[in-house]
Amino acid sequence: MEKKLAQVLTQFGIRGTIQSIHYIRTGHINQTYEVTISGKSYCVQTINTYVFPNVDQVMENILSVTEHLRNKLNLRGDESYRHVLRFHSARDGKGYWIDDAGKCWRVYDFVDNAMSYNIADDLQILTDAGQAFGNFQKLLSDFDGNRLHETILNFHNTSQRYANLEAGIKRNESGRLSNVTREVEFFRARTDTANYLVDRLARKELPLRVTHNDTKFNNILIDKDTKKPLCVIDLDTIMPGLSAYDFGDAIRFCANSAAEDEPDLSKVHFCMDKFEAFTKGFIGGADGFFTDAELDSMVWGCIIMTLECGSRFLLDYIDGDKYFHADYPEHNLDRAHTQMKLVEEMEARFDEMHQIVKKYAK
Ligand code: GN1
Ligand code: MG
Repeated sequence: MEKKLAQVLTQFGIRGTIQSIHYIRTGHINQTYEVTISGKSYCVQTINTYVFPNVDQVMENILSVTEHLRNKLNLRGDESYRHVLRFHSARDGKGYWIDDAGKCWRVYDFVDNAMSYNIADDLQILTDAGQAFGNFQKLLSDFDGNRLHETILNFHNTSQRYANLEAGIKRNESGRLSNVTREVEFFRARTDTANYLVDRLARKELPLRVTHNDTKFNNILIDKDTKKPLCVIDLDTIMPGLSAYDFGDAIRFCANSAAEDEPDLSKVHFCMDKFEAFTKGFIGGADGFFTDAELDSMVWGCIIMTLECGSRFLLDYIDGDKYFHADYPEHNLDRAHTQMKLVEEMEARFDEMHQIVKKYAK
């Protein structure tokens, strides 16, 4: 691997002696290595072209958004170093390089002395992370969404996700369908909920924003010493979207008492205290720019993003694990189960969740 990574770095004009290589295991889609070369660390990452067939468009989105963020931070006198990802160009000026085997690579500066969490236990860190994601939307509120490519069509179109699930059920490619009758029924019973945000968007009741669309807690880097958020990462899915997508996707991940793939469901709970901590930060970080209709849609976003993600895990199980990296045969099914459990618990606390959003919206 060392030889390969050195070859990739050379393509991005970075040479020297490799001192260390760490494989970063958090994402389900891309593979990431932290490589230290001649005293400086970089993230060297493959881009999964099955998931992102149009890499030019992905990189164009990322470069224009990071430039916008950097300018805004500089304008208000904040430093952008460690707060906005900095990507390197390959020799041909592109933001990626394709090797002989057809693998697509990119390189960006590693953010020093930072870490990310898969499970959030500290409520203050959750509030701070919420603030960082809310502020991310605010910083992008004057970015023209028409400049962005839709890198994955219908990414958070939950109605379309449901249609994909039905198509996968018909194909039953893995032959696993008979194992998941109860799960399929669970999702079908919630079809009206799945359509709710898509319908409101179609009726223009909710504004399109520039959203991150993958606001997992581990997509925020936190300073190891101060424990304060530094930088929002994983910018591949930045596209026009609803603010409730970012809020909901964050909540489905960070208000879980356990990991997204915890096989023991007795450990999986929706945590109201974590929900409240993140909500406080997110709404505060957006600093009054959400409309009343958006605020009203936030709790729907939580249930719908959890439902959607669960349906995608279930579909991938039925498809035979083509999309999400799976470490063992039931991995995607375990992931689907955690999302189902969270949906049920959120449904039971819907009104209470609404009250909490209202409290911080004042
Ligand atoms: C994928 O690769 P990662 O972990 O950042 C997925 C998200 C899902 C998430 C579930 C491009 O994100 O949409 O919510 O897994 N990203 C893509 O953990 O499909
Ligand atoms: Mg991602």
